[in-house]
Amino acid sequence: KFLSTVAAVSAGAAVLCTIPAFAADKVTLRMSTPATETDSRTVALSTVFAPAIAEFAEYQPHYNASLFKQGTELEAIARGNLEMAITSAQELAAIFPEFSIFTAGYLHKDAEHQKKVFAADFMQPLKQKVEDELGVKLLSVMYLGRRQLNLRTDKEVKTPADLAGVKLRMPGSDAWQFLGKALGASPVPMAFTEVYTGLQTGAIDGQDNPLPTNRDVKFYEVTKQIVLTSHLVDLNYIAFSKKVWDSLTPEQQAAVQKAADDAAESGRQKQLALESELEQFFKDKGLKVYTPDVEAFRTHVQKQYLESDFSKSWPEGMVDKINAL
Ligand code: KDO
Repeated sequence: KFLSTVAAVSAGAAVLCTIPAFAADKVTLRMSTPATETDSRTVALSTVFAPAIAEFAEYQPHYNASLFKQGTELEAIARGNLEMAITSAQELAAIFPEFSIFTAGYLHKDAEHQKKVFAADFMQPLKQKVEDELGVKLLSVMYLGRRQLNLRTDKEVKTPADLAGVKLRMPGSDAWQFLGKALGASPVPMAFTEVYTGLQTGAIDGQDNPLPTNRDVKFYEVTKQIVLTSHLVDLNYIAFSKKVWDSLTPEQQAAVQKAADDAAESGRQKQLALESELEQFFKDKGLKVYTPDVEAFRTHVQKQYLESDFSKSWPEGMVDKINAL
């Protein structure tokens, strides 16, 4: 009798302790990004991704590179110091050179093409490598948009030759710097969070980003023109800690995957809508917005990539497979 009472009491105590502990035991998903909290991608994560997994996970976003510096997020996930990030092919290329194929100017055609490339069979071994060697799962592809030149200078830009000597800020990795050079400019590495001040003080002559980003962080306040080169249909991957993934049940994993795909789709639609309506916004702000000789840029950029060391790391036949999609 005594023994069974003790057993019942301790079982009860265990239940009392485990229920609250279990409820509080949600997995914490810290996400670090240089983006703002009004960016279409981060809005999609907090309004679509987070609520869909709220039962078992607490999503904790950190914006404006306040938790980790731009470009250090993948390493942070690999070391177990971060659970999620919105990473880029350029950042992955610094670790896995073959990812530089997705950083090449004028390769991806549009948002749909990005989706097809990400879902293609030939992408699987690359995703697997990142998972096995870095402990990072690339859950879904997010659309950032078509990158355009945005300059504080007046001089009209029609061809790559017109960018000679222009100090063009590009994010701080080799793949980004190369794109700046391939466009004909003099690339300057700088973190995203420093670009506004860089433009304001004249430390740089310009930067490149999609129209929604230029509006989101008010680059129009410190620049005079936008040249619609559309030189890179830019993407980001939702990067997720493999260690955390492995700690989830199969049902939870499926929910995380679906939440990521749904968030990516929501962000993509929002970003596409913004891109199509923002030209007028910048004109109203007094900026010149015009299309240069895009063919001249395309030819110049593609030639430089094909002749570069980057292209030597690209898997055999992959450019053709991407073009065929
Ligand atoms: C940028 O630094 O210009 C860039 O657009 C690069 C992207 O890969 C992405 O990281 C983005 O910044 C940030 O998320 C801020 O929007």
